[in-house]
Amino acid sequence: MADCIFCGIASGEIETRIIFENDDIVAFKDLNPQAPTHILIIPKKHLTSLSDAKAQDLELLGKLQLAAVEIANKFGLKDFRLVTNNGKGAGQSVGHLHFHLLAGRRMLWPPG
Ligand code: DGP
Repeated sequence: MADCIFCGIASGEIETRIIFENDDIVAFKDLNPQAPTHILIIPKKHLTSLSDAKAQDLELLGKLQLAAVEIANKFGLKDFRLVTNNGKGAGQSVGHLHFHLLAGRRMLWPPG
């Protein structure tokens, strides 16, 4: 999608160090890390947010979570948090579905 930063990263138009990639997904470090490990996991397909997902995206949503596990294993992370901010009121600032994989510090609950 034009003017989408994460579509640009997924297509390679915007140069970013990719730390995980397969046919459907890419992952890269967050520009503004909130934990010692802060990785963004995104579908290559443009979905504005989780609310944009349909039944046809069921497999993709599963793959995103399995990618998180694969990345966590790759980095030796036993404890991690996987979260998506859905909508501006929930803190979403980039309109392309992404999961934050956070680790390396004690996580608080509830999150702020
Ligand atoms: P959210 O607020 O949930 O929409 O998270 C968006 C995150 O994306 C935020 O933590 C900062 C990060 N981010 C925004 N633009 C870029 C970028 O161009 N490169 C990278 N690596 N991260 C970005």
